[in-house]
Amino acid sequence: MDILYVHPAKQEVDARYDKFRSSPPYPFIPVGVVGFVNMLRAEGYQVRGLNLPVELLQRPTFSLSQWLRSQRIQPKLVLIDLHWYEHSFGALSVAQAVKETLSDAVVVIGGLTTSYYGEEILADFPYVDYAVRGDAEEPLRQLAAQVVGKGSSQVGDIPNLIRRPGSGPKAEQNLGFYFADSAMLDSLDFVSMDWLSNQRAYAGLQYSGAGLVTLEKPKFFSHWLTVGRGCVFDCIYCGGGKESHSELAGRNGYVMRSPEGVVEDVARLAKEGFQQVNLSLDIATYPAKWWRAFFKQLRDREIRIGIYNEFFQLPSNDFIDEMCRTADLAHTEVAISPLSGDEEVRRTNGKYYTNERFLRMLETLKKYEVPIFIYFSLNLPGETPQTFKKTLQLADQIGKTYPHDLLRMLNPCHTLDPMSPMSRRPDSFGMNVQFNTFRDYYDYCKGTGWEPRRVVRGQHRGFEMASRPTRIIEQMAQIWDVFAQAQQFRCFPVPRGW
Ligand code: B12
Ligand code: SF4
Repeated sequence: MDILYVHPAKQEVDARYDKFRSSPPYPFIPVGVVGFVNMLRAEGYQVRGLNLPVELLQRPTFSLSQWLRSQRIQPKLVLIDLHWYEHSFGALSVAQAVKETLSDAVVVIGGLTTSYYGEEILADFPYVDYAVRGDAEEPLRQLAAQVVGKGSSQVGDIPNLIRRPGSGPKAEQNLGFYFADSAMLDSLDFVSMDWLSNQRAYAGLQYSGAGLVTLEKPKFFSHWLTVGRGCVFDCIYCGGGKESHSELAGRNGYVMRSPEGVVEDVARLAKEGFQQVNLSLDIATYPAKWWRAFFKQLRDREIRIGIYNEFFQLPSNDFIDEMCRTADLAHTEVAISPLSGDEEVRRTNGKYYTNERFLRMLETLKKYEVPIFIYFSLNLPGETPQTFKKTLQLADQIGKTYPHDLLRMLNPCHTLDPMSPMSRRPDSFGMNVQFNTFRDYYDYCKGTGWEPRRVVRGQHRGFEMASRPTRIIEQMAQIWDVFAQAQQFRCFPVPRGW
């Protein structure tokens, strides 16, 4: 093996899920990793991948260090994603284990959280050699040539690469900048997963819906597929909105793949026996020309597969009609996030529709018997015991109108996203923000990996509404739990982990 990719858990590198009650391990690999791993393989490198939480959930005594030592040829380059802030501690715990086992390996991190905090991470954590800001294909192609292939260019010339200069601890970034355009995205292979250990278990885990799926014996298989990058919205709690992508990756709005390219990938998945494909961005917010072409080509080629799509806003009836004529509805699910039953709270947070339009849209989905997952968000700015009554009313109304076997509902607490508008401009939203530096996220993850005996929901989320102390969130959570328990559909209590 030349290159190893590791997806860390939220928890430490040797987490024992069989012994303690954990917060979610966050086992999803960033969708874009698939593209650059396959690109490196196409360049001729031997690449392998480990999804650490999936390994640990299956074999609780799995040891990354031992596994590394047991390899006949050890990797020269180790890639670890630090994309979601939830991996701030876990990713560095993996980096430390790698460096302590293979002192000559070059350790590289990347992803959205790395993109924001790369300099601070390199200054504080000696186990990391390089951090990639923004898109990673071109930087990794050049770095792999340098580290594995003994290339002749200087690392100082590699775009988007943050490095420690020889003379001191302060990190520097080369001025060259790279971000993937549509043609680049279409040229990548976002489907092949044969480089990943336990790929079938991981495909089972990615399936969204009602099917009974276990890691050991998955019944259905799904795959998160890149359909583009970026976003055109700026929901105030989100670190992946338009402004953040512009700041972190130099992108303005969506960079879309072509419908033809995506159809080709969906055809491959269907042929390989996948029941579902999860689209990385809401194609209902792409131009109508795009999704009409996409659905038509799927129908013309008689490709039937379930689709998981999260609606960023409300889809049009036309979109729903097209999707339902095309997809295998037995394996389809759509997620919708009204956030609150109060229209003003919803609008403040970035979702622009009324309850009336929302309920009318649900009627259209109901006509086609589409399974839906509704997300509220208990602790967002503006949600108070008064507005929360409207959330309960809306949740109740949905439960009374939508078929119970097709409905799932959750009302979790949100943690502050780095680079989100809330994080950057807390005063505009009446917030106090507690997480500012990478160290704050590192400590948050280290302290919340395992469920304590007594949990106050809303605690350790990195922000607080100035006029709504955390104990109020716990009170609202308890009211939600009572409501959830009384429902006939799958309405979940407010999660106790982080
Ligand atoms: C689709 C999606 C999901 C899907 C997962 C899809 C997947 N497998 O990636 C689902 C619904 C499962 C999901 C879950 C979560 N998500 Co999400 N998700 C998105 C969304 C809408 C699009 C994904 C995307 O396009 N990413 C952006 C592109 C740039 O990333 P990418 O192509 O995967 O990776 C590129 C670079 O980041 C970098 N890179 C990534 N990894 C690595 C590793 C190395 C070594 C290197 C060098 C580079 C590198 O290179 C890649 C290619 O160039 C974004 C919002 C958005 N519009 O971006 C949110 C977003 C990424 N998610 C977010 C969050 C918070 C979560 C959750 C933690 C939510 C929760 N509390 O459960 C979970 C974590 C799940 C887990 N790990 O198990 C935040 C992240 C904020 C932050 N900075 O941490 C975002 C920005 C928005 C949001 N609030 O939802 N998510
Ligand atoms: S939460 Fe809002 S800004 Fe973030 S990806 Fe979704 S639609 Fe875009």
